[in-house]
Amino acid sequence: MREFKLFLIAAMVASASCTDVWWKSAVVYQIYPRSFMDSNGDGIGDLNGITQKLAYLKDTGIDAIWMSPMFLSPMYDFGYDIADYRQIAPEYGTMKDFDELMKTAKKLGIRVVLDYVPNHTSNESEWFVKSAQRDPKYADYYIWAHGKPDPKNPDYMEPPNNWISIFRKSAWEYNAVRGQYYLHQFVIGQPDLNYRNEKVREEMKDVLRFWLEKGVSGFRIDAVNMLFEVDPAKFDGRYPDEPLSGARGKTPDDYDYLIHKYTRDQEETYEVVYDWRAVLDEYTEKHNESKIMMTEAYTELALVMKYYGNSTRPGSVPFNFNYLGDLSNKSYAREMKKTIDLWMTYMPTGRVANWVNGNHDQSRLASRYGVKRVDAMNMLALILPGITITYQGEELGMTDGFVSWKDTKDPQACNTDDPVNYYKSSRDPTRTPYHWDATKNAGFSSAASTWLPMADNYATVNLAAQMAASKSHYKFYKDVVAVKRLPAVRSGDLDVRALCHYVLAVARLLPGHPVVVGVMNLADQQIAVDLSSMLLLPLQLQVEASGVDCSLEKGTKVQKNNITMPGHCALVLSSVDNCC
Ligand SMILES: *[C@@H]1O[C@H](CO)[C@@H](O)[C@H](O)[C@H]1NC(C)=O
Ligand SMILES: *[C@@H]1O[C@H](CO)[C@@H](O)[C@H](O)[C@H]1NC(C)=O
Ligand SMILES: *[C@@H]1O[C@H](CO)[C@@H](O)[C@H](O)[C@H]1NC(C)=O
Ligand SMILES: *[C@@H]1O[C@H](CO)[C@@H](O)[C@H](O)[C@H]1NC(C)=O
Ligand SMILES: *[C@@H]1O[C@H](CO)[C@@H](O)[C@H](O)[C@H]1NC(C)=O
Ligand SMILES: CC(=O)N[C@H]1CO[C@H](CO)[C@@H](O)[C@@H]1O
Ligand SMILES: [Ca+2]
Ligand SMILES: [Ca+2]
Repeated sequence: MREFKLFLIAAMVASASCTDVWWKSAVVYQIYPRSFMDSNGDGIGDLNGITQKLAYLKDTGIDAIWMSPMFLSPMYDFGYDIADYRQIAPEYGTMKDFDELMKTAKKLGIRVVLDYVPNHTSNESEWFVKSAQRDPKYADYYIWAHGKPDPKNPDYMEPPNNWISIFRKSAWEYNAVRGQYYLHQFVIGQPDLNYRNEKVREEMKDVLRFWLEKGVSGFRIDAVNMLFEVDPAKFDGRYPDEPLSGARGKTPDDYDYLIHKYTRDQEETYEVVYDWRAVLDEYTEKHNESKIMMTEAYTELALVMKYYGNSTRPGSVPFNFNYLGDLSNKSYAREMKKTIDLWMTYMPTGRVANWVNGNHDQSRLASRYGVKRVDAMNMLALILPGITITYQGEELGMTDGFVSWKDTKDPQACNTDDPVNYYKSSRDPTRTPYHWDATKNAGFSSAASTWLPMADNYATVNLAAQMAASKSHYKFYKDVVAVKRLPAVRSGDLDVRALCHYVLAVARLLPGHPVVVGVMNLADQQIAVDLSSMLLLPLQLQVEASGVDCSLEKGTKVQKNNITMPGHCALVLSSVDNCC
């Protein structure tokens, strides 16, 4: 008992710090640098382009930008294949440009979060080249294995086992310099690092420190559940075959042909993530800033939750892909509530939730849900407790662009070798450049042609038009971002109600502060919404934000028992005038 008390006191002291945990209720805006803003007319977005637009992002009200990788890379996977973690890709700019971006961001009060891609480097990384040459320092930096003799062809060694790359076909590639195969869970140009090597783990911590020294506010960590492969020591030094999934219609080249029990979610992963958290925490006092760490792991919920860590070994905020993946334009209020409750129920107490509407790998929000649901989904992600992640263009309701087979750049699509069905696996449509205005290339670039073609609706769907309009997705988004600053939304209790098949209401309640409630009508037709069953709401409410399909304007007072909501209207209401 006594020991337990001491433990509690120690835990309280450890967490009692005057540094504000800014990311508890933050809006993190994901920038895909290649497609955000091109400052020098080569058709490719760059760092100076981002710097030019920071003031506008500040005006929108976001807290932080997370930039997809802008490090030195041969771009086989558009920056997720990093040749040097400590250099900037020349097509995106220089280290001086990065420092300038940081300076401008600091001045404006925007935090900068970087993408950390620890599972693999590029095959053009010096580490990999030296590893292939068996340089003593780097020899064990990657996953190397001997091939299997082919009984039919004595001159040929088959890959060591049946493992398949996420981007299809064998996950092993022969390297003639070394005379062995190396593992690549992603493209051939992305060799997996060997996390069983202590030197690799230390090296990768130093990469974090390098950027923390430059003042970044944290990291988003890529593909973290792929870090470790099974320990070959348990299998006589070999990497065992993975079992067949039996999934229908899958060929031995398809990733889903196998069950990935030896290449994902290995138990050793979590400690490495907690170690990274500890590296970030080295800077809390030094910078008087709590650093953010978000992890990407597409896996089952119980495993996802492990990334949060516990009181002695704090971890990260794992991305909520249930919210992203389980909902669609066929989901209505009850399913939405169920998906929200799922995360809130499984999340360890006291941790920070997060709501992800999209990213550079998913069809855009407006294409997945339909343009009519853009306001509702943006509102939901902002009004729920925790971190909101917005992928560039979601605030405008940008849709997927059309990219022909000839223009296709994504390796995931190119690897299909299928000029008819390639688009089903292509991530290019969600990566077409941002729509700033209705001028040439949507104001993204002055180049004759851009790295991916522009989506063809930019003349109507663009930021300038939405800023000028009396109502727009952008204006609504901005209003709800402002609402996210209210104390009830920052730290209040959550009450989610499916009032009927079509109406979802999300209330945020904090004693002593105005109540905030987001309401959406997912039907095509008008509904008179009655919030009477939400007993803690006052009788009179005021409209704080009004989506493009709503008739009640900002500032209007409404009675909670009869709120007129046209089809697809999303409204934020508060008790702001009833508080005293
Ligand atoms: C650290 O930041 C907090 C706000 O996040 C501020 O209140 C405090 O004064 C700062 N402390 C120092 C030593 O600057
Ligand atoms: C890296 O891999 C790519 C295939 O993705 C290949 O074309 C290239 O030659 C490789 N480079 C080196 C240095 O091995
Ligand atoms: C936290 O997790 C670690 C394993 O990472 C474990 O050793 C420790 O006992 C846990 N602490 C608590 C308080 O559950
Ligand atoms: C609903 O989603 C499907 C699949 O993403 C899409 O094909 C369809 O166009 C969407 N419907 C609307 C109305 O956007
Ligand atoms: C609800 O409000 C509408 C429009 O303001 C009005 O026409 C209707 O009579 C009201 N219904 C009730 C039950 O008060
Ligand atoms: C959402 C996301 O960041 N996806 C990335 C996951 O990692 C692979 C390999 O690094 C990338 O190709 C994806 O874009
Ligand atoms: Ca450029
Ligand atoms: Ca790995």
